[in-house]
Amino acid sequence: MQDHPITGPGGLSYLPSHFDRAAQEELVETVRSIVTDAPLFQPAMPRTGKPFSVKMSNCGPLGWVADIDGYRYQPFHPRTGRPWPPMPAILTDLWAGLAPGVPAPEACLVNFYEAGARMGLHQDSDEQMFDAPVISVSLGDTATFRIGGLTRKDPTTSFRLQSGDVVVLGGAARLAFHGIDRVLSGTSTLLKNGGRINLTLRRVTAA
Ligand code: MD3
Ligand code: FE
Repeated sequence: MQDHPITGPGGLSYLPSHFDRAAQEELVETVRSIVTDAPLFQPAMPRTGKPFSVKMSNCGPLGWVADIDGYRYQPFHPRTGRPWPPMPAILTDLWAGLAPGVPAPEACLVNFYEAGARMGLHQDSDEQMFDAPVISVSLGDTATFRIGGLTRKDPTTSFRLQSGDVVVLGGAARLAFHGIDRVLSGTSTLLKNGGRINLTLRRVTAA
């Protein structure tokens, strides 16, 4: 565990405390309105149907879903059948500031971690376009994040993601294996009932 990501694949940019407390509160309100329209759902592993410990929703024209049939992006909520709510300006502004000139994000995945939830080591490869970065925003309790290389066997580096932190995953880091080992309960007062929210902004299709 180290304070700052020194090693790891090129193209990772870590922006600690990018959002101040007031902006974090605004983001939480935004997430509340998203999940009021598009309720959190419980994704499941393809083939086995084993449920994820993380609950999810999305905003933007496309949303990432996982169920017994596979992983995919689709324009509607898997339970309500409604389109995902629009991407709020605070997130499209973040993208425009950190990824200038890159086509607009199409999907914002909302991951909600209750105490004990985790996300195993994986690659994000369901997009059709890997030249755009992924931008991640952390809210609420601190998480232990792990990132490795382009194969599952490569050595990994761990660091903590705190509320307000932003990570930009571009270049070689875009296809690096990564995951969330644990969420440290009681480390933030942002969410009244604790837990962690992660927002990931992605371009899915070629422009
Ligand atoms: C490194 N989310 O949704 S965010 C995911 O905290 C995901 O919920 C984690 O991994 C979370 O797919 C990690 C940081 C992150 C996001 C995307 C990446 C790191 C990444 C894509 C490529 C490499
Ligand atoms: Fe991921």
